[in-house]
Amino acid sequence: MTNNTAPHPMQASLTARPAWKALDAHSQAMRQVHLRQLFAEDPRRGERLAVEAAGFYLDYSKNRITDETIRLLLQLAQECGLRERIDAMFSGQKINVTEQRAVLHTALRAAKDERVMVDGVDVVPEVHAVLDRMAAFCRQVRSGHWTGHTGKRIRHVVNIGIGGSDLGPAMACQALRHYSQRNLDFRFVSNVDGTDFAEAVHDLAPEETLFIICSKTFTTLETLTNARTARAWCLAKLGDEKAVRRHFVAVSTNAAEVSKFGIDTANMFGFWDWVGGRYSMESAIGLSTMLAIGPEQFREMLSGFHAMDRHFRSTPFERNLPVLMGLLTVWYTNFFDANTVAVLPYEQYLARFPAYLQQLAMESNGKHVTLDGAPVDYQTSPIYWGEPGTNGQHSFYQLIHQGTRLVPCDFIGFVQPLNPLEHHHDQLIANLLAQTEALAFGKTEQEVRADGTPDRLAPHRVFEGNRPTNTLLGERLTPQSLGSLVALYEHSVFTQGVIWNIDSFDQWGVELGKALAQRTIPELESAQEPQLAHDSSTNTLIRRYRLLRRRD
Ligand code: G6Q
Repeated sequence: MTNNTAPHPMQASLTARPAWKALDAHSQAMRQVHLRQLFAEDPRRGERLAVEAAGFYLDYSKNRITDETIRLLLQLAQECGLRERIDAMFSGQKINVTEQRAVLHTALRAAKDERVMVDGVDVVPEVHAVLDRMAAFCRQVRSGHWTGHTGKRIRHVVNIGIGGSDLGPAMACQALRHYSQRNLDFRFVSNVDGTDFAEAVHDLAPEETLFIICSKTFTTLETLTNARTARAWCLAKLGDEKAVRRHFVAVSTNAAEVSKFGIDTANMFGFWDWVGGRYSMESAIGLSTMLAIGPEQFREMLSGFHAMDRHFRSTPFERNLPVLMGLLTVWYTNFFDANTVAVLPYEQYLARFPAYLQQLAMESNGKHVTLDGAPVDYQTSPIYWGEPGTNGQHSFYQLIHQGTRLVPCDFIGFVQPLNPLEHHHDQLIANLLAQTEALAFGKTEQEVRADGTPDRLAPHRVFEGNRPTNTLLGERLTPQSLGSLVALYEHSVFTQGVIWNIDSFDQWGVELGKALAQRTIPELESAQEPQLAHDSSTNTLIRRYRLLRRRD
């Protein structure tokens, strides 16, 4: 361990902490309490249980909590050392203990005059140097000065990457499409399934296409396979190896591999091992985003991240949006046995936001051992999922309203529409509000009967209510507010991970499948019948695949 390694308390088990025990007892009582009652007892509850920061208003009053719940959750945060852990992250301590790395995505959005030290070096100047290089490149492409091999201007940008090198930029490009330069079009190829590449380039001309190969390690199977296919596709038309220089750029920490692939390292944009893949959309991994919206608006996005960072770092926990949201997730996960969180953006541009959050939350906190390697005896990350409203209302909301499971929901909406077609926006937001109201208060049997519902239908028409929701309201979806929104969830996920005492920044769970696939590829490809030494299920499936594949 280096001196810079963050100390992590040799904790008593989380479940032995006084605040945990108190929450456990308190939750027994709270299970009997209905939101109808809580609102009736406190007419100002809806104004009181709300906080505002970095352009977002969070109404958390429609949660199954009292002031005592919040007091105990805050006490739990304190007992778990949340304040110290926040400071450790922001100050560059190696809080990713299993990989011995600092976790400094917050340095990616630090202002030029800030200092963030990693191993004795201030990293902020490097961050801004890369941003400046990205900006210069983006200006050239956007203005048409950067041309393809045949002198034609670039019209299509294809980002090749996977996981953290795909989900963030893909989400952001879609989220900020309103602000993007429309004569450039953006596509994302991630899957090793050939269909992904084939469909992405189906109608493209290589001479007008720029590929961004995004890979922190530049060794990822899917990305390199797609990148090689892209190069072959490009050269099949352009003929000349020199074309690679004009049609391929790389985003990576691995200059040696980039150069081996044939990309000039002058066309490589770097980042650092202290940026985790799923926390990298505002690093050079966001090159496609910057190409879409331009350097100035990209900087606005960074300022939105930064505003939420500052809020998280300095605001007392009782008014701290990410802390409150993180603690509420702990509350339902560990004390109400909730298995999932539904994230429901009432903003079409945020259609990919739930998918992005799935990686952020579940790869970060889907862990079964503590920082010290001891098995946890409590649940960790819930399953995040969701779809934009109002579409979800006509499909899975039924289960949230009347099913047997508790599904806490985050509703996200913006006051100002980006496409103000008459009536649409007020209808959209009316639906958001109506859903949170219906989920909280439901409809009693008495109310159902008062409507004249016949006896036999009455039970079907009852809504129990007491379904918890957060409502996040922003003024308008902009590069800045998107940055704040992402940072809000990043820090909420961090808060959860601190309470659960896990390493939110590693992802060992993806390794086993990768290794087994490497072993299986030659078994599928070899001309000779391979000696198979898997279990009988896997062996039989491989034999069947080989047999049927050869018939084709
Ligand atoms: C994210 C993960 C993972 C990673 C991909 C791609 O936190 O580390 O999703 O981003 O496996 O890795 P490369 O960028 O190295 O290709």
